[in-house]
Amino acid sequence: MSERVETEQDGSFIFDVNRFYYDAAGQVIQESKPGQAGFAQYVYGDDGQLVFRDRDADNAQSTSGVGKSGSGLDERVYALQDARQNITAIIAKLPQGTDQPSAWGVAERYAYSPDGELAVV
Ligand SMILES: [Ca+2]
Repeated sequence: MSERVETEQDGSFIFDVNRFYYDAAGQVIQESKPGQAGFAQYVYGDDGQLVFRDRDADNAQSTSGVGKSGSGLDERVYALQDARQNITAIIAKLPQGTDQPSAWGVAERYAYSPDGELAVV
């Protein structure tokens, strides 16, 4: 399965294709971008809930610190869920987007209304 993103530049179309790879349960386990074999990888627990995601945040194969050595993956974030299996928080090394993140903390927190509407808080 894949998702196609099209952008137009100078009157001609450039096709950037992100590919998503699924396990037997239909969950995304890997995402790739043009020129990157493994842009992101997703790991689930026995209950099928997302545990963490590793990603090549700087788009550089030469930098890696998580996952398989030489994978280019350099960022890991963990997902926390509530009893209804909704993701309620993303835990990451902070500050994100810097060369030297130093401490784990809540990067984003989510809340759900009674009818299931998501809000970033
Ligand atoms: Ca990298």
